[in-house]
Amino acid sequence: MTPPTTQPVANNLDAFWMPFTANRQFKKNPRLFVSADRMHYTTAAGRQVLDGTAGMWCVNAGHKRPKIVEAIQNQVAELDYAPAFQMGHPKVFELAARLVPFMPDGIDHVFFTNSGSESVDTALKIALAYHRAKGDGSRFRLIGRERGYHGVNFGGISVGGIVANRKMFGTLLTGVDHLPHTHDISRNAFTRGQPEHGAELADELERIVQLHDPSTVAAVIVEPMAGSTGVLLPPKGYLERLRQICDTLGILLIFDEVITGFGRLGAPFATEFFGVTPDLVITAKGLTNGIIPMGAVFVKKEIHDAFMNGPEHLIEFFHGYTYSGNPVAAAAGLGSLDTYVEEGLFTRGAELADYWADGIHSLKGLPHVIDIRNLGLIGAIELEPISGEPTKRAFSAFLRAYEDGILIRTTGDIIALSPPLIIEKSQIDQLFEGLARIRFNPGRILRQRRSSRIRWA
Ligand code: PXG
Repeated sequence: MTPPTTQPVANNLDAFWMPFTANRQFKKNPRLFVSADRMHYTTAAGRQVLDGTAGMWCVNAGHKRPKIVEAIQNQVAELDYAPAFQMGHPKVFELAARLVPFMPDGIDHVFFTNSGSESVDTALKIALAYHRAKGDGSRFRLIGRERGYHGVNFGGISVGGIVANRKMFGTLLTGVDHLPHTHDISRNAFTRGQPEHGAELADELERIVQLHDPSTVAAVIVEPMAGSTGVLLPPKGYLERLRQICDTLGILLIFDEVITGFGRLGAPFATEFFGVTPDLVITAKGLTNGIIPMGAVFVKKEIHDAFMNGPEHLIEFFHGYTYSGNPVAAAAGLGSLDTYVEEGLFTRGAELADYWADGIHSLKGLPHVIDIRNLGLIGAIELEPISGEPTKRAFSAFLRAYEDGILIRTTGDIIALSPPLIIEKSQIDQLFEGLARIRFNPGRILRQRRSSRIRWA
């Protein structure tokens, strides 16, 4: 065994097992960022890369924003940590009080976590415990949706609908069923904004819960717009119909806004954008501009109040994390909120939405593009998979775009785009002109790549 060292090991990529990454392929030809500022990353080779994905849907205010940097620096020098249970510190209360006004009326309490995955499992536990607290413990079932992504913890993968994320991990939660997803290119291809067709898919909820007996169902969880599985938009009327069915049958509706929260759609949250009020709202990512891990679950007053029974000296909800409401995360949240509000970023997506839509839909007609979708400052370009080699076309485009100085995300053969909300129109042009040049032909892309000498880029 090599002796342990305290020196940084230059260029040793071996020890770190990277998340959701093709580790062996990456380590042969690594892509490393070393700094970032506003709309750009800088690679280890000193190249500038335009951030077309706000990191991973999280750096909504752009990189290295002074208010946030300062808030974190000051906080860590003043109060680095305070116990999260039976103790508090002022900033987390301030953050909670300043966040809830962005929620619809009636949603007025917030429980802090450290990630989207933890927020999901927290919300599912609140939903189950709420029914029990009301004396309705027979409501134990949870309904998710095919192609839903709710993080990677056991609750989240159980209600989630991505096969690869589930199949290695045994039985998962029991008492779970799934709605069909809403993605239908045959009827909705190249729609600008919300698709016309598919609201009736919400009626599947009625069918599923009747099968199980509605009085056994605790909650339905959906992303108002599914991000990770390729930007799947809710058809017009779909979310309204889910709300209606949940109301009729006494089922809680949970919106997972980990991606749609904090201005992504051109409104502070998707609940306002779509005009549909769920009972719980799950957030993370943009809450701290992606910088310090933090998540938050917002709940209606009656849900919170159902727990506030019994002797006052007893803990009401047996749940929480060492880092729930961590002071540095809370400071990052406050700095982010200041930046979003002062710069009008919660609604900037609405101002740019038409320009963004024109840009992305200008790629219609390029070879292998089978659908284009957009909403707020989100877009997706769906490519025709190469026969027998799914994901290759999009991933090749990702590599080529990166070499050309543009960061995109891909899932399957779908390119997803979600830039920081500070993007300028000229940068929107640069993004789509750059993508148009790629032409999505992996043969061409890979030939060019082999001739490229960029390494450690
Ligand atoms: N819910 C939703 C809707 C998400 O999109 C999570 C929960 C989990 O959050 P954490 O913080 O535990 O990762 C997510 C995360 C992508 C991509 O490129 C999306 C996510 C994460 C990483 C990549 O689509 N979403």
